[in-house]
Amino acid sequence: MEEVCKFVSAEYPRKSDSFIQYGTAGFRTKGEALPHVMCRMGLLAVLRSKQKKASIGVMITASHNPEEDNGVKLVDPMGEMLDISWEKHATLLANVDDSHLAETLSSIVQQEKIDLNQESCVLFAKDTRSSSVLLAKALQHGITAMGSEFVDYGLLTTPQLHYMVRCRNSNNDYGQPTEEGYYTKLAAAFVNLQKSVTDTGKYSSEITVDASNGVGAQKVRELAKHLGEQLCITVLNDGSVGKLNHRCGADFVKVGQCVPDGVALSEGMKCASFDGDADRIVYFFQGPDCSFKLMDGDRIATLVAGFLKSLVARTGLKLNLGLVQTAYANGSSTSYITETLRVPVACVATGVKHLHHRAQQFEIGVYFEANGHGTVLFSDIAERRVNEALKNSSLSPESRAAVEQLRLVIDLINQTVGDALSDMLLVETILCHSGWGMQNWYDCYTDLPNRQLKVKVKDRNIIKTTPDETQATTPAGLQSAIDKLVEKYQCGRSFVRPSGTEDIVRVYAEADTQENADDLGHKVCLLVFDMAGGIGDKP
Ligand code: NG1
Ligand code: ZN
Repeated sequence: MEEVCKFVSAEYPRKSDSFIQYGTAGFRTKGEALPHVMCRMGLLAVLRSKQKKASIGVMITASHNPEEDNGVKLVDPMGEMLDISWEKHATLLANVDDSHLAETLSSIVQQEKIDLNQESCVLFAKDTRSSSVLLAKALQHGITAMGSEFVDYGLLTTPQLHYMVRCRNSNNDYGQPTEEGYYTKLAAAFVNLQKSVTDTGKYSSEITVDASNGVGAQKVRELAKHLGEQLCITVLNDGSVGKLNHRCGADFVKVGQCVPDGVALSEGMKCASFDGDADRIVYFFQGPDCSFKLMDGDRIATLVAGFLKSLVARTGLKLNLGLVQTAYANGSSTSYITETLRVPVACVATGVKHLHHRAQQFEIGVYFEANGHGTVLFSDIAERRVNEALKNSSLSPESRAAVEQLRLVIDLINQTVGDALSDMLLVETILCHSGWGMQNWYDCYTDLPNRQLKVKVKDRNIIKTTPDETQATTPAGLQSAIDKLVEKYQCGRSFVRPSGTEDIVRVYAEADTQENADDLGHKVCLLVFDMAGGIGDKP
């Protein structure tokens, strides 16, 4: 261990003593501050692999953040996020002095009872950021310093890397752990599902994708090659001219509620925006009054939950279905899901890991963040019942057809994590099966006007919240002041929370009109600024 650490510290010394935390989405900061962190995560990934006796993934990306940022996340054996109990090891290891590295590693080995002689393998990939190339080298050096095997997948979307990890650890039951295997699995399920539709009604098989100038551009083009005539994809913001995530992509479109640069929106166009690492997707189109209509993660969640509920009913199988949201979910979507679709809803803290864990408690768990990150989880029981039903020769033809469809839907979904490519195919499948154009989908419910804002404060951790993040418990008096404001607005709702990925406090506001939502949001920003140590210009 001493030798390993000597090499690591010499090649990738920790140059500054600023503290970095393994947060909602791993480590994220300026790319130039990450080489030593990346190398150390190589060491940690090897330890995790030895402990789990399985391949572990590492993804180098900062998702929707600007090009100069970068980040790293570890992926556990079934393709899920690193277990929360290991986040403290990651944070500790990233922040110790070079001189304490060996001792810290040894203590993790001891605490986690790791057999250093166990074989290990780390699978890694990167997004298109310019700093990703050097960071991948640093990571690889960390992995090889520990004498571990690795597979460098080069450029992948985040969900593709998660998929590879799951395949490698599932004896290929989940699919082939190659890019080709990924496209083939998704495309086969999609094409088979589309084939059974005879009347496509208002559905259009043409879609324009804003790829946020990120890795999703080349990957969605690869996917398109496998889809034949079934889906015609035009890719814009493919990185050939524009800057990554700059005035485009899912986050820009969702937060700004506007058309991204590079897309000339016109009547009849169906558009989708990915984020920089293609794990989020939102749709948009132009309404009859030339207005911009956003179809965010809440809309996708309701579409998927409604479709699955009726499909499961047609199979005749008894499987409970639930949906998981966060406090950012539009109030109208929650009412629609509970009252019209009659699907139970759970609300958890922001961050995919929270949604994922909660969704695992349902037999079929749909989860989506309003920003477009989400997927569907099928429990072992659900998959077993579907597979058994496929072998049951006494099923009625209608039930059989439904069971076959459900099996294909399971194959279409990347269950490891939200996946823009897989989610896009799922939405297209549902729209096609329903014979729906964008307006039909939009007509399901009317969003409450809302606004998301940010406030800079000295220390964002001054703000603590209840577990579901709907109420601030500190600083004293902030929540009651927010409540007093909210009371003045029809359908008013607002909450604040410290961001896990940026050094800011997020403010969310909802009300009966856009003007009121903006006004409420602005007033809550002022409260945060005054009561939680705002810095810089007053909002
Ligand atoms: P923070 O910065 O903690 O709000 C953001 C998103 C999360 C999640 C993470 C990871 C919002 C309001 N927050 O987290 O949902 O996607 O980034 O990328 O969209
Ligand atoms: Zn992302």
